[in-house]
Amino acid sequence: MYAQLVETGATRLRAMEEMDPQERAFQSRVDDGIKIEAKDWMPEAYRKTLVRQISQHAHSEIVGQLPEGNWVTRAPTLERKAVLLAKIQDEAGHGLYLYSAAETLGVSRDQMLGDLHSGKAKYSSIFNYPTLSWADIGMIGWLVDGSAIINQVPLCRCSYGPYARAMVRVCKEESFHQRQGYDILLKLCNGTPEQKQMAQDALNRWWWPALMMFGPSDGDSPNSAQSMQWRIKLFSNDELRQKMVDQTVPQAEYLGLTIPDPKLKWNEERGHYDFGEIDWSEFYNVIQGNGPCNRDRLRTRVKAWDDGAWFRNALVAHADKQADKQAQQAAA
Ligand code: FAQ
Repeated sequence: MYAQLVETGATRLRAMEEMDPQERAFQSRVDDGIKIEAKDWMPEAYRKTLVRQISQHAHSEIVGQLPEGNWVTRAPTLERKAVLLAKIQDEAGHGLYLYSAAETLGVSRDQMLGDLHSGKAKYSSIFNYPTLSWADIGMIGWLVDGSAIINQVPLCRCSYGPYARAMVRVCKEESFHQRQGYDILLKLCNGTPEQKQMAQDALNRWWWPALMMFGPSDGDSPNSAQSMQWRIKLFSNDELRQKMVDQTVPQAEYLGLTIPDPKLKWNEERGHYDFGEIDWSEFYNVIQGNGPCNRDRLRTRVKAWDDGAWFRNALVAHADKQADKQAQQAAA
């Protein structure tokens, strides 16, 4: 796949002999599976790519709380509400580990948040879709966390140490999230015909956006070839998407739900499911800010930030006071 990516010319990669000695030594360490740490020398483009990916990932975790937050007050039982609240809090924690990992690369949290709030930085396309029914919360856990796990388990082995280590805990928590989503759907699919229909309707709306989470097809992915050479990505977008389809189809069958793709079919020769063409115009429309909820998500996020200003100021005031006290004690 890597060779194929290079052949597509998505990015022209430099061979070892074209690199200067420092860069060659760096690439050899990456090839040998040695982790790159914050204080190690790294090519500027490697640093920038990591900042881009990790900060987008962090923003996704933070904005990703909003579609689920919409259902906290309407969860059908106290237990479901408690589980959903815990899950949403986990996502906030993931965002914080990831911002910390990005900070090790010399970018400040204020800068990253500024880019999110101004609309300059991306976050995952999936969070620009509305959560219209309780079944949508099941779909987010099953399909969105499910896709996130498929994407993120390999990242535990990526070349940048702080990112790889953050991913270990994130993946453990995402597994719990995926199970809670599937559990919601099991209940609905074994419930009344109306509940099962609610689950089917949610699957019809979430299936294709979930496949888009993995990013453009390999031939159209400008960053993949270089990111794979640097082992920031270990698998291509299409490889991970295929894995998601192969893993999810039997789970849908167990629920008794129909995946909304007439072209979905097991291919004995390939040992994989074939599936229909993704509507890439929808994907690009969403990542350019024109999805069903982009404006609402950003507005809500900016308002939450502005509303929290008094609290951040209070924390800093307390920290300043403590520092003054310690300085006075040291001087006495
Ligand atoms: N949405 O060249 P590529 C979660 C952009 S966490 C928006 O293929 P790359 C947890 C891409 O940034 C979900 N933009 O890019 C949760 C690039 O734009 P740029 C997030 C997308 O980076 C669950 C351009 O298209 N996970 O769900 C998307 O090599 C439930 C060209 O694409 C991660 O971020 C997209 N879907 O590959 C939370 C995982 N796809 O920057 C709450 C880490 C592509 O050049 C509730 N990230 N773009 O302007 C990755 O693995 C990669 O960054 C990819 C994209 C695979 C997402």
